[in-house]
Amino acid sequence: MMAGDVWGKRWSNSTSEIARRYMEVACRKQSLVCLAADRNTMAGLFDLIESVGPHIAALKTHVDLVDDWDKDSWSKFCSAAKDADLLIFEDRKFADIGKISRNQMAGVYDIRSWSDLVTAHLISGPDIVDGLQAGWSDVGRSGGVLLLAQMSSRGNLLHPNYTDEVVANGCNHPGVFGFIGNGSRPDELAELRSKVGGEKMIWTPGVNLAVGDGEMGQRYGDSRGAVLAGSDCIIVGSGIHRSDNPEKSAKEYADAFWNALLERET
Ligand code: S5P
Repeated sequence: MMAGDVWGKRWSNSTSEIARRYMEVACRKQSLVCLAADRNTMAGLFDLIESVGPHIAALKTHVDLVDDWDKDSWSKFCSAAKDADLLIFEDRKFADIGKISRNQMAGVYDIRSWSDLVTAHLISGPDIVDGLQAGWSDVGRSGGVLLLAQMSSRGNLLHPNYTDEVVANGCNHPGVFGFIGNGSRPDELAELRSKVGGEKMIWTPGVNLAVGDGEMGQRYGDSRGAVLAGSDCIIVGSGIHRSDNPEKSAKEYADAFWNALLERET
């Protein structure tokens, strides 16, 4: 299936090389699933990628929650992700001023050297995006920033006016790949999509085939609803990595979202 046929406007309006890469991977895998690989051992992470790799399009990491992290194992893990045709997305939620964010792309974890995407809050102002882009440039790489426009957790402080400012800023910045929206509330998501327009990506956590409340204030909504409301990628964590059969679950999520995308007027 050709990416242009499936993605419609999102494909034809996109000027981002990395967004096009994602749309192509999603077509090859017939999957809009980004796995939130929130396991805290390297062995657990390797198992996960081996069993679910074929059914997911991107891999979201929290590099700083792994108990036995070391540079060498991590680099093998990233190679395994690349072999599995996955974009690597470090969900670092950067929030500092531009120059510090640039330096935080280096350090022990050296996120700039292996991530294709990172998340950031725009609370400190738009220079954070330039800082993160400078981080990738420092090692001759490029990547995309996903700005948090909404969150899935209850009581979060990303109120509608804040969301609007994030969108207005981010839509005009070529370094911004897209936005994180709240997958648990399709009506809020549809509104976000109308503000974002047809070009930038919206990726959404807070989706689980079992809808309802998750742990510690996480909220879950229905997957088909999120894709029809304009989400381009569904971030699923525990629905897959805590399942008794992660491979089977990943395939179920992949099929559900893919069919919803084919149904969507893009
Ligand atoms: O608003 C948000 C933004 C993010 S990136 N809410 C979230 O839950 N996330 C991330 O998505 C969170 O850090 C976690 O890695 C994942 C959701 O995991 P799940 O187990 O609840 O599916």
